[in-house]
Amino acid sequence: MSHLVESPIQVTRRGFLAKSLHQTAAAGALSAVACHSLAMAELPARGSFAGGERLGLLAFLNESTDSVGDLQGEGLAGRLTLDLASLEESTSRVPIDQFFIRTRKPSGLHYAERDPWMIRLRGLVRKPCDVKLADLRNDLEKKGDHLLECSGNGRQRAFGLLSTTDWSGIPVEALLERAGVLASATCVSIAGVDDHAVSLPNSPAGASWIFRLEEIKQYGSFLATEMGGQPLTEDHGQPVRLMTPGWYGCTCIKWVDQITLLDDTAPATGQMREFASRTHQDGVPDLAKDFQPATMDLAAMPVRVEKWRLGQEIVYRVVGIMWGGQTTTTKLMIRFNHEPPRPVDTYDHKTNATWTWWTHAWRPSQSGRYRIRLSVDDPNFRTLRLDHGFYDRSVAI
Ligand SMILES: Nc1nc2c(c(=O)[nH]1)N[C@H]1C(S)=C(S)[C@@H](COP(=O)(O)O)O[C@H]1N2
Ligand SMILES: [Mo]
Repeated sequence: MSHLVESPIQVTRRGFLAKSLHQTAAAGALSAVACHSLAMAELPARGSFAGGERLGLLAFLNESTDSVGDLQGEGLAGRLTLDLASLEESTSRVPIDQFFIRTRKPSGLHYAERDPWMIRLRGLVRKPCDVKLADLRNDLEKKGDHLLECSGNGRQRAFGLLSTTDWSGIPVEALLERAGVLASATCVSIAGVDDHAVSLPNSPAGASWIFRLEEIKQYGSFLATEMGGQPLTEDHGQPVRLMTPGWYGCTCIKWVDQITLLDDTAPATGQMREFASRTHQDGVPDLAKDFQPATMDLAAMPVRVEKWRLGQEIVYRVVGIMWGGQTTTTKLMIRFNHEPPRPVDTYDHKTNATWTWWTHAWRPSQSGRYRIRLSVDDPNFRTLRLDHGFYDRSVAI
C-alpha cells in the first residue's frame, strides 16, 4: 500500500485524527489516510479481520470536522465536540476533558459570591427554604453510567455532541421528600444559572425544565455533583447539575440553584419552548404538563469506516454506536443506499443507559457514494430520528 501515510505519533492530541481526515477528504484522496502505527497496534483484530491489514479510514462526506475536539467560544456559544471517530471501540467512558460541552460557564456566575452553594426551594412546598448543597451530601449515591446527548447533535458537528461517563448525585426525590411537597403539586421546575454576557438570537438565556413528579420518579432524576469520578468541572455545571437518565441534554440543567413545585397550570419555560421540536413534541405546547418526556429514541450511527486488506480482498469495516431507547434489541439493521437492510454483524446490546459498540463487514459492489443508515427491525421501537435519516452518514468508495 504505497500511499499509506505514516503520521507522527501524537495519540494524546485531540482532534488530530479528525483533522487529518478532513484534510485528506479535501485533497480528494478518500482512502489514503493518516493511520498511525500506535493506533493500529492498539486495534484488536477481531472476527474475520484477524490477520488482515488496516489500511486507513474513509472520511464522512458533508460533515464539518473543523471544530472537533477543540474547546471553542464562551458562555452560551461555548462548545466542545467529542472526536467520536478517534475513540477506541471498547471505550465505555469518555474522559471528562473530552466529554462534549454545550454552553460553557456563564460569565455572570461568580463562585465566590455563591459560597456556600444554595438551592432555593419554592412553590407548593410546606415551607419554602434555601438548602445548602453541602447539607445534601448524605444522600449522595453512585448512579452508574449514563449517556448524554444534545438534542441538537448533528452533522454540522460531526455528531460529537454526545458522550457517556459514570455519575454520582443526589436523587431529586430524596430532596423533595425532605421539603414536604404539598398534595396540590404535580410538577417540578429545575432551574440553573444562565447569566450570560452575550446572548444568541436563536438560543435565549434562561435554563429551566419542568418535569411531572412521576417522571422524576420513573426516570430517577438526580442532582449530579460528580462525573467520571470527579467533582463537576465548571463548564459541566459545577457544583451541581441535573441528570435525568435517558432524556436529552437540554433537560439536564447545569448550575442548579432553584427548584420550584408547581401544578398543572404551569406554563412551559423558554427552554422547553426552544427545544420543543428537537425533543419531538407535538408543536410547542403552552403548558408544561403537555410536554412528552424528552427521551432519546433508540438510535445508531457509524462513527468510523475502516478500509482493510484481507488477503487479496479489500473489505470495509463499519464501526458504530447504538444508544437511547427503553429496551434492548437484537434487530439492529444496516442499509447502504437503497440496498435491502441487513442485520448488523456484531454487537451485544445489554443496556439503554449508555452506548453499545457494533461492527459490520462491508463489501461494496461498486465504487461510488454510499449513504449508511441504521434501523431496528421491530415495530415495538419508536425510532423517529433513524426513520428520518437524522444520523445518516455518507462515504465515497
Ligand atoms: N444552565 C444551563 N444548563 C444547561 C444548558 C444551558 O445552556 N444552561 N444547556 C443544556 C444543553 S442544551 C445540554 S445538551 C446540556 C449539555 O451538558 P454538558 O455541556 O455538560 O455536556 O446542558 C444543558 N444544561
Ligand atoms: Mo443541547
